Amino acid sequence: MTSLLVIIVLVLLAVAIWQLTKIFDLTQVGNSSTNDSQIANDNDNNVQGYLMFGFLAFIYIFTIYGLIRWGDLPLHTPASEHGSDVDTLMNITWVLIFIVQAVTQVLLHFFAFKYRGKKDQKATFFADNNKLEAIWSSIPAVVLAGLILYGLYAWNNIMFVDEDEDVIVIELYAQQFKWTARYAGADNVLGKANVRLIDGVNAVGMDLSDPNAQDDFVTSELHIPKGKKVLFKLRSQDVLHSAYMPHFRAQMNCVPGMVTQFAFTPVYTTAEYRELPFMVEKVSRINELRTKKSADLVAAGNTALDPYTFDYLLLCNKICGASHYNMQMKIVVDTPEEYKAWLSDKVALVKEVKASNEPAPAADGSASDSIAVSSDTVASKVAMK
Ligand SMILES: [Cu+2]
Repeated sequence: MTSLLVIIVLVLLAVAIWQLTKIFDLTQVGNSSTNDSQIANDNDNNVQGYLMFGFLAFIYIFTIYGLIRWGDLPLHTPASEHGSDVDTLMNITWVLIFIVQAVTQVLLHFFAFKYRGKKDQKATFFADNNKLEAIWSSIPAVVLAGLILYGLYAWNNIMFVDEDEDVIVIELYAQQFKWTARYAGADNVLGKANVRLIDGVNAVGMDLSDPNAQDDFVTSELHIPKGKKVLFKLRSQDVLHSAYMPHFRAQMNCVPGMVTQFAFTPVYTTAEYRELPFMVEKVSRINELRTKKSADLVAAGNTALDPYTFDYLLLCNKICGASHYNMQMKIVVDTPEEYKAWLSDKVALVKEVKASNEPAPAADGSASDSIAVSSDTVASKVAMK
């Protein structure tokens, strides 16, 4: 409501200023000392010409200011094997954009100034110049073709997964608004799944009768071992989501009705990444801000903020609904030993479903009706598949 009032006030203020300018213009009519001609004179053209330079200066000053002020915000050291390839491609693109922008903006504004309107001066007219056209078409074409070819080469390298290679297969299941990870278990083959089979504990719609599904298990925290290639199979239950793991330079859409994939090899464990000098500095800066904020909070009678510790994250990078901003899952990169230990106590989803369908021991020893019905539904759905 307050913002609506502010908008109304601003609109009324703009209307008032507009009306005042009109009144001012009307008071000037017939005044011989002012030039009320609608045609630009040399003075007007000079002012416009210098304003062009002013705007050019603004572009450069703001660009340099932005680089100094926010230059440390982009992602730092990549945490995956292919990450440096993505960064190199990105940096080359930035440098090219920067050079092109610096040169073309200077030319654009300089010529706008040089050929500003002058009394009694007429512009030269010529219909076309083939040489010029050839130059300004072929240079961008060659540069862009080079960039695209290099990009395709890098992309194909990143996306290529050797089927015979020893990779860990993990499914990332997206839904509004959370992620679930399904591990393929000892056989490293994911059991079939279908959205129609979603039922209670079986929230990822796994086909419980599939032999490959018997050892699959699901978690709400993603653990992967350092130095081993992980192949992510991505599915979505409802709308388009996008699995985004910024520190690993990995992103792929999750599309309802199909399975997409992305693979990478993590090169730093979470503990190692936390110890990298840039990260130590970043975390201490965040915690400085948090300490300041906490002091204000405590003074106002609220609880202080917890200190921040770095964790890798899986985020959703498609605006998929109201709580999209909070659709995330923690990723932990373990040493191979830690990963093995973490795997050891995981319970297969099939067992979890069975346990949830087991009749709760009632006081008289008989199973309750509602649980029996739900158990039938699972059985019939599995049979249907
Ligand atoms: Cu999403």
